[in-house]
Amino acid sequence: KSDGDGGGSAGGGGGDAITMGFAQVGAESGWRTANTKSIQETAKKDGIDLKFSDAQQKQENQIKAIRSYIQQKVDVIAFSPVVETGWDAVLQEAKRAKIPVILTDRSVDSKDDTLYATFLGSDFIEEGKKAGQWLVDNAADADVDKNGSINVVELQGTTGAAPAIDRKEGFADATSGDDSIKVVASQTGDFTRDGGKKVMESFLKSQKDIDVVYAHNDDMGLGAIEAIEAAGKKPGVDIKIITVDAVKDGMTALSEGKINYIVECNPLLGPQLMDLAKKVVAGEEVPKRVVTEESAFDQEQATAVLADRKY
Ligand code: GZL
Ligand code: ZN
Repeated sequence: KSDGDGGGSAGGGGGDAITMGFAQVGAESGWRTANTKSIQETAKKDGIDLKFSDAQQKQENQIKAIRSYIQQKVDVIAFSPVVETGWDAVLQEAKRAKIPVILTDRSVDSKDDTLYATFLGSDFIEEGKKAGQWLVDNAADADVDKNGSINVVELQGTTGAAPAIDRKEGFADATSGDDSIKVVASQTGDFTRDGGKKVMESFLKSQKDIDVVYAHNDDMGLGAIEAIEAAGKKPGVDIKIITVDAVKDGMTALSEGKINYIVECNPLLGPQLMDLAKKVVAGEEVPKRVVTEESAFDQEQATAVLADRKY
């Protein structure tokens, strides 16, 4: 039925602000903190009414938050799926409620890609490949005890999370051509500093020859540094360390030579997310996949940029 005055703008345009429901993974790492800050600050700047929840890295909490956003009839839902699987039901509910969903940071394994409008985030396989390629290019240095084999221990991210699955795959792809490189142990540290420290302590006990640590994020790498120093070894010298993220604490350790290489994973997704949300709510076409720009740093490069890193 028409609203009688004949004027006014069609659909949800015009003055009223867009309401976004965001279901965040948790607060497990420096990366996550920077990601949350970027989302909250950009929403405020762009006049988007943001409802925000922290799931403490539990999928059921994220699903509950998404359901509450559907009840509240928000204009758009955005979230970073803590793991890849188990989202189809709640995404179907959002679709039935005609609320568009934007995936940010991590993705889902749903076969039906009509369940989300777009996925904005890094290419984690590419990140793993960059890490592996650095090791191949620096194999001579990385064979610390010069016995011809480069023994790698891997600190995996959260089990079942896209970045953990893909960073492992990318690293394996890039190093598969050099059979002196062997991953002798691999275990999840759940993307946390404490998790990385505990797993590294156990690796130092169970492995007699560790040349390299490949940690799926800086926080676990920083935990590994604590364990390596406690064992009386020099991180970055006696055991080489490669991590992913490039948050401030990681870049500081890299500039000090305690980490040898960091592959950047850009957390500042706020601006692109809010831009995509406005387009999606306005019914405009958006690309199904938006890949974030990011690079990688060795010690010299980290030292050069450390002062002006935003996070
Ligand atoms: C990657 C992101 C990962 C970071 C970790 O985009 O999902 O989760 O690499 C964070 O630091 O915990
Ligand atoms: Zn060795």
